[in-house]
Amino acid sequence: MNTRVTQLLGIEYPIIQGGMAWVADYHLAAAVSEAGGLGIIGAGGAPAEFVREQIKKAKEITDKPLGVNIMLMNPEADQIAQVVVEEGVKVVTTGAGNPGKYMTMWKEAGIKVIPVIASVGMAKLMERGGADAVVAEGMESGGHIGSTTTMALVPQVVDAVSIPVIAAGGIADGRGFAASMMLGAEAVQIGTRFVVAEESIVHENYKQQVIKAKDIDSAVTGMSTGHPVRGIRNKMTKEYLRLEKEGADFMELEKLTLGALKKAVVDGDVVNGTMMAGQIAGLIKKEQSCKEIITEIMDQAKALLK
Ligand code: TUI
Repeated sequence: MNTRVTQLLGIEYPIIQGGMAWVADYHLAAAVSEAGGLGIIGAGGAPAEFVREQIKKAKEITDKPLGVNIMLMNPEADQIAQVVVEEGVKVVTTGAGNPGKYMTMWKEAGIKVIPVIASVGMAKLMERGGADAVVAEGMESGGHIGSTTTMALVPQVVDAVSIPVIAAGGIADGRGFAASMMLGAEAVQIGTRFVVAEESIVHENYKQQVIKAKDIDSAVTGMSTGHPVRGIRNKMTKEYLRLEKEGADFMELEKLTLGALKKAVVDGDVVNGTMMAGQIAGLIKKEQSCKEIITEIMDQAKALLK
């Protein structure tokens, strides 16, 4: 399937993997790229030198196109922005902020820049700043989210910009892929389904929570702090929402989530940890290889789009 996104990135299938903090390490990114999509190393809150090592390790496994996601609230975002240039990374996606100040440096290095945005205004700003494409991410997504749904956001962004749009949020199979194409997207970004990929280093306990999840099993914490985050409901999210309702201050809430993603991903603590996942988790029933996931989505989508 040929779109402006497959041409821009030199990939076989218009599927890019979400740059998930702690989850999207070099194993997952390399496996997605090897399977014909665009694998992305998620820098999350990691130090710049850790990200450099991840890039080097991924390149030992695959020579296919590969990207890095820079979470802009990372205190070392400036250094990571430099590392991707030094390591010859071809594609950068960004999240949780405005990457404007890095744009000139990245464009001069020949990097394809794809900001993840959650509003039409931000999409237009990114296009004016020289972005090669945008990921329009709906609030069905896991992790840090905006407030508009994928169904409403994608066509509005498509109408507002002329660069290619990649749909994200609530997409996990060929139906979601095909629907995204109908909305005018030229690729999809998928996160939650890759959390449970065989090549994903996520703890088995967390993977089983995604597999077990039903449609209504996610919760959004942090609405009151201005940083809403979607994850699978557990003791931590219940406690967080209770404190939020009582008007707890920011520091008190922060205490609950500090290090909580690592707890879930690495230690498998599904009680006190943060299990970021999208609303589509209910659709995901088993662990599969990245190759199987991508092949299945593309086969289903091709039949629907015929
Ligand atoms: O960034 C994401 N998803 C994420 S980042 C993340 S790590 C994290 N952990 C705890 C708390 C907060 C973050 C987990 N998931 N998705 C892309 C995304 N970007 N969604 C929404 C935005 C966004 C928000 C505001 C993009 C731009 C923006 O602009 C603000 C501004 O600077 O004007």
